[in-house]
This record gives sequence, C-alpha cells and structure tokens, in this order.
Amino acid sequence: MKIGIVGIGALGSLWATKLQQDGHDVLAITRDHSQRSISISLDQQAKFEIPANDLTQLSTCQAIIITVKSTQVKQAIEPLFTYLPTKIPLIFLHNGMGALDQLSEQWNQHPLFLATTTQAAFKPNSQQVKHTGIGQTFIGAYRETEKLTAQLDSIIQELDSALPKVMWHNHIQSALWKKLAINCVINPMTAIYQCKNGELLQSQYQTEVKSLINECHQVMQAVGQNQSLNDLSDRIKQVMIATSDNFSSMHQDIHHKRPTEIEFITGFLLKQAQRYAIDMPNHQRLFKKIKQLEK
Ligand code: KPL
Repeated sequence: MKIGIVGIGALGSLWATKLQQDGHDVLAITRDHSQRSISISLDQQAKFEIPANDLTQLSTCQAIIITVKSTQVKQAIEPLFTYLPTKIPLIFLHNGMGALDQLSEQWNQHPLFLATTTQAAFKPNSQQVKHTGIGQTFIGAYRETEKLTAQLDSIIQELDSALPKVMWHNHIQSALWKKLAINCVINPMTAIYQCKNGELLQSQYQTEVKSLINECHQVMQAVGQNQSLNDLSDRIKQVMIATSDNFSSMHQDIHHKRPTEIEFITGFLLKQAQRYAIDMPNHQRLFKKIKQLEK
C-alpha cells in the first residue's frame, strides 16, 4: 500500500516507521513542505528514510492518516485539498473532539474517519521515536453515511499487520467520548499540578478527580453515552495506573510552552454541557487555569 501520514510527531513517526518496516510506501507530510525526506529511527533499529511532501503523490495513496493535534487539523489539511481525490479515505487520529467540525464544506465529498488509540509513543528528538506502550487502535465513521467498505477493510488489515491491533468500531463516538473523559481529567490536572499521570492516584487529588468524573458523567448521560459512573471511574483510574510514569500530552505542551488541546478536550465538554444547561464548576476552573498557563 501507499499511505500518507500527515504530521510526524510521536504517533505519526510510529505509524510511518511501522508501515515502512512492513513493506509499505510511506509519504510523510510535515509542516515544512520544502523538506524532501525525513530520517528517523524506531527504538533501537536502523534509520528509516521516508520521502516527504511531494504533494502530487497524495493522489496515489490508498489512505491518509492525519496524526496532527486537534488544534492543527484545519491548518494541516486544508492546503492538501486540491491534491486529494475524493475516493481516498482520510483517517484522523488525535485527542479531543470537534476538530473535524471546523473543516470547510469542501470536505463533504471526502470519506472521513476518526480513530482513537491507546498506543503510546515518545519522540525524544526529531530523529528518533520510541514505542512506549502497546495498545489498540479503533477506526470508525465520522458521519453516519460512511460505512466499512471492502476497500477500507483491507486498509485496516494492513494497518493491523503493521501496528496491531487495529479494528473497525461501529460506534466510534462512544470510544471517543470515553477517551475524552480520560483526557478531561488527566490532562489538565497533570498540567496544572505538574505531575505524572500516576501521581493523580494520591489521596490529595481524590476529591477533585471524583468531582471531575461526576460532571463529565452527567454530560455523557445527556448526550446519550450510557456508561455507569463506576465503570467510567474505574477506566480513568486504570489509565492513571497504566500510564503512571508518563507526563500527559498537556503537561508536555505547557512545559514546552506550546498551545494545548484544551479547546478540543475540556472546551468540547463544556460546549456540550452548555447545550444541556449542566453546571460544570470544576471543569470550568481547569479550563480557565490552562488558558492562563498557555498565556
Ligand atoms: O492521552 C493521553 C495524553 O497524555 O494525552 C493520556 C491517556 C492521558 C496518556 O498520557
């Protein structure tokens, strides 16, 4: 297969190297379109040389995976519009929700898919990527009109072979809401308290964690995401344990003075809460605090 990867951050680099290792042609699209190739090593292996930014090659790709952050989706994808025939599936993989709703109407003809993953990767420098956690990736439809076609099914099989497990999800919105809840609790708290994910299990944070989960659960119920409060709390705690030694992406963004994804994480949750007139004092407070830290 020929696969385009837009965004060569940690997850984009992981996908690019794993796909090339599995024998596929990879085309990397980076922020700087004048860069002609990228050179990157995966874990302890030799370097992968990946061709980059020949936009005329996009039309020959079987699928494009967009791994840029939710805050960069629009600016990364809009310039590619004229190079992308409408038959090519575009798979978006990022934290948060609502980023695709900002795309211009011209994308209506394109098959758009959303993905969520528990794979973890870390990029210590621009030439190296480390696969730090083995997980699962789910892909599903952005709109109800998009179905699992035979073409997409065979792409998913190839992706699964390169970086297992990759699976189709009939209700990707529910997987995205669960991930959103995790990110709404862990990301702002770790960024504000400057701690690792696992430190949120300490007793001093429990009252706040509980209130955040409660508020989030109310919104999920209102939008029709029926998950019990206990299951949601357990899932969030499991992620704190499984990623206990990690700094969340928002912690890293604040630390490196980069914009965070707060608008598409807590911001998205607050917008939904507003629609149903649900009071969200705890998430509001975190949202404001992260906005201040970003400044
Ligand atoms: O997705 C994450 C992030 O950091 O953005 C979690 C699951 C919180 C892992 O760190």
